[in-house]
Amino acid sequence: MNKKGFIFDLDGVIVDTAKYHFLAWQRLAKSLDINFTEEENEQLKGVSRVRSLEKILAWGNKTISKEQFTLLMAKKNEEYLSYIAEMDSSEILPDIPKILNILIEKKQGIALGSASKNARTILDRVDLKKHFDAIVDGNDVSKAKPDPEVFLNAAKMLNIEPADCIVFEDSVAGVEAANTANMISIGIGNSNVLGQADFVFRDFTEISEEFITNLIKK
Ligand code: B16
Ligand code: MG
Repeated sequence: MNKKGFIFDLDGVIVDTAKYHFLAWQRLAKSLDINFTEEENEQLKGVSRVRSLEKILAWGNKTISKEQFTLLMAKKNEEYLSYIAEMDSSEILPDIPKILNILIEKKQGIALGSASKNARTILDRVDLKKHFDAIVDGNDVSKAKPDPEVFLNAAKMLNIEPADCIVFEDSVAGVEAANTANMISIGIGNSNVLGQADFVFRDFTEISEEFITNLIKK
């Protein structure tokens, strides 16, 4: 049977940690007198921690010292870590275990390609780490999505050609990264937002075993 590489983004694909990022960023924004809405939080999906803080500061028209920037990043992460410490496998998004089981049964390569520096901790918390043949996260890359580095590294670790890889992504930047990497991109979310993806599904409950089988055959 053909062996393909299936690369999963983390936040918004495997678990919904955006709500915890939002709570932590919101408290930080408040401490700086910046009004930060859930709509603005949408724009931080798939964006690195440094870039997220830069964006929040720009929205609030604030400039801060380098030292304060570093301190705020650490404070945000400390609060975020306190939320993810409480996570368990009940937070895995619907049908992710089903899709992983299909891929394991069909002996496919499975990788994680996330912007988060906390990805390994989260996979541990939800008890999914054991299923991944390769993990590439925010600690392993020098260029953030939409740069394809994260996915190209994952393909290399799986020892599978980029053209034989399939990426599941919920962010526009991530879909762009997958397309630039010459991989098949599968958007998870709203088709109006993720129109650049090769396929878009609202969530994994819409993805059939037949669809996966056809991807493997291609
Ligand atoms: P951290 P993903 C991304 O995860 C999140 O979508 C984004 O909101 C976050 O800022 C980024 O990780 C960095 O996360 O602060 O934990 O390093 O969607 O690429 O899995
Ligand atoms: Mg994501």
